[in-house]
Amino acid sequence: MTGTPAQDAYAPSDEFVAAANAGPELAAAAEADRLAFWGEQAARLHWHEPWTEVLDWSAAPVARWFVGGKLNVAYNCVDRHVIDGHGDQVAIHWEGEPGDSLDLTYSELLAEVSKAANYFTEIGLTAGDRVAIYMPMIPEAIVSMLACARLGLTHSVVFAGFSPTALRQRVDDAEARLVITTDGQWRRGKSAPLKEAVDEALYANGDVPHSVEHVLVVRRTGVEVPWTEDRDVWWHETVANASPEHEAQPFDAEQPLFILYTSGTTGKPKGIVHTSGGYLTQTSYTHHNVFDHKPGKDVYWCTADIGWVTGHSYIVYGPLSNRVTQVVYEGTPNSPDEHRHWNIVEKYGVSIYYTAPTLVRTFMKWGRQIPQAHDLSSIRLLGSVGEPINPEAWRWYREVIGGNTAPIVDTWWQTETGAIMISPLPGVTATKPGAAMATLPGISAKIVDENGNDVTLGEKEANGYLVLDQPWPSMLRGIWGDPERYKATYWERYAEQGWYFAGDGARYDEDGALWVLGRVDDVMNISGHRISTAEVESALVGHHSVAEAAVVGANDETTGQGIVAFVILKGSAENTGDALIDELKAEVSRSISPIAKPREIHIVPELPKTRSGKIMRRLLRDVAEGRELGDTSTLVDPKVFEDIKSR
Ligand code: 6R9
Repeated sequence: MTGTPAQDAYAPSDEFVAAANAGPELAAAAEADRLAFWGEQAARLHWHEPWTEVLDWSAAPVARWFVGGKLNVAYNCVDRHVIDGHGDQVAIHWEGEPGDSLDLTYSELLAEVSKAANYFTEIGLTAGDRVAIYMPMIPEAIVSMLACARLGLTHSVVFAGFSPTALRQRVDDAEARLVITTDGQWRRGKSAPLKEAVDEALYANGDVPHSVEHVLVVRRTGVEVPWTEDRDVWWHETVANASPEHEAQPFDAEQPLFILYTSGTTGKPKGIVHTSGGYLTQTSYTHHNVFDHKPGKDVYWCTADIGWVTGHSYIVYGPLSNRVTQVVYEGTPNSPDEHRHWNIVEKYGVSIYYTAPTLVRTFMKWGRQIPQAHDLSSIRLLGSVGEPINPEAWRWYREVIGGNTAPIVDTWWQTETGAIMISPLPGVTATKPGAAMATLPGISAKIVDENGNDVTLGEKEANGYLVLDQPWPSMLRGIWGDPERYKATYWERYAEQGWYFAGDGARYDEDGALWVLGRVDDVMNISGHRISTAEVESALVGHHSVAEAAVVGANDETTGQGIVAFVILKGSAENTGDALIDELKAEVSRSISPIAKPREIHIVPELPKTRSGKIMRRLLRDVAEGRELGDTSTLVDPKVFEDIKSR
């Protein structure tokens, strides 16, 4: 993506600026004294005991933030709001997929979390033990996470769409003593078994023993389940009957809060470890300032699943620490039909809406008449996360969903960073479609070449690697059980300088705006020219016939790599044959450069995506290079991929 001229930037309205949580003073304070700034941000939380030192970096790259401080994460997310007199405020407007719904106030949430904490204690779990959570988006999933946090237990949420094999791998790696699940989960009106998958996972590998002592099952769909006496227990027969009184104990700021597995370049997933004080400080700070959240006024909705980091940081910990009132939705966006999200926005008056570019492009594919059939005037701020958002989708999002007024915050971060790192501040930044813009106050990043030299601002060829050159409070503390891999993956590349290597390419445009270009393994090298897959995808999606595009660099004898594109057409596309393919090639050639002209374009019905909505380019590359397929276990629908391959 090349930088767009300054006049293409969207400044926030005067009205927005006047009421915004964050103004320019935030950056000034952070620049004056970065560590003192983070100390001030940590004061957003309730500490049972104050810290003595903001940062101890002496054992780098393993940080300790707020050294000596003690807090309870769940107390910060629930109890203190009740104590402050907000017990009757709705914390969660929960919408079930089949149309059932439930409002949970902070008082009710406190009672539920306390019951679960009492039951977990009764079965002998103690601080430091691991708990696997394998559940759909129901209130009990959030209650379970908070109950773990309350007791100093470390949760490992495994996406409920993952296979039994993936679950077993994660249970074994973390040696979980308890697995929490449901009988089944709703998927497009049908009950898909889930408890059965847990059994399959635990009985897999023949007699190989596992660490699990109990499986706690929430009844959700009513489907019959296999049962193992003495190991399996129903939530409604245990947790539901436990005492709703529980006093939260303080834990060290560095008490591990969760492990979340993310796929790396090798087969074995990495268990990313996050701790308590720094993590909660930065999720709270970013949720407050990036989303401009006003407790008691806003209705917030993050459409992620708790199975990935966005659900942890921007459904559970950040928002609840800020006394949010939020929507939590169990199902898919087209269940029962494509109006579902907009019905929910209307029903609850959602004012802040945070989603992923892939969903925005899906909405575009379904057509603007769908959102336009609804009153979306409550929306005042939009967010994007997960991949670079192409300018066309950005503009559509702002215009059709944001009523041409809502600022868009394009938030760059990772499972590893724990919280948002690069994003506009909605009352400060004039945003450019497709740019993440700038590091947040308190965060420091650089764009450098292979040798660690700064790339030149604004130059067209000045793509570089994104590195984080200062530790940040919510940074990962390591990879579970594998300190060497932690160092090798993130810290070896720029060991001399001591920088964290993010694995993303980025550039500054001529105005100094920061553009994230996607994973560096997605940056192609065509005859020595660096071209980002995102840049070509954006050009393709800019064509009126194209709904979605995925681009990979495939080995090419003469040019090093050749560009291979996979595109999904809009229903309205009249032309579908070779003529269209030629037209698309010409379009890319025109909008970027002839160097970027795809070698091949394949028209396909679907693209292979992970559960978190990321296109699996690795698999497309396998197809483009005629290889055997790699691991497809994290795909939402592996069959889709067979369809593409057969072409
Ligand atoms: C939060 C999350 C991290 C990777 C990251 C980058 C991509 C996320 C982005 C973005 C461009 C954004 N990414 N947000 N790229 N602009 N706003 O997605 O975590 O699942 O660990 O993925 O996602 O490539 O390195 P995670």
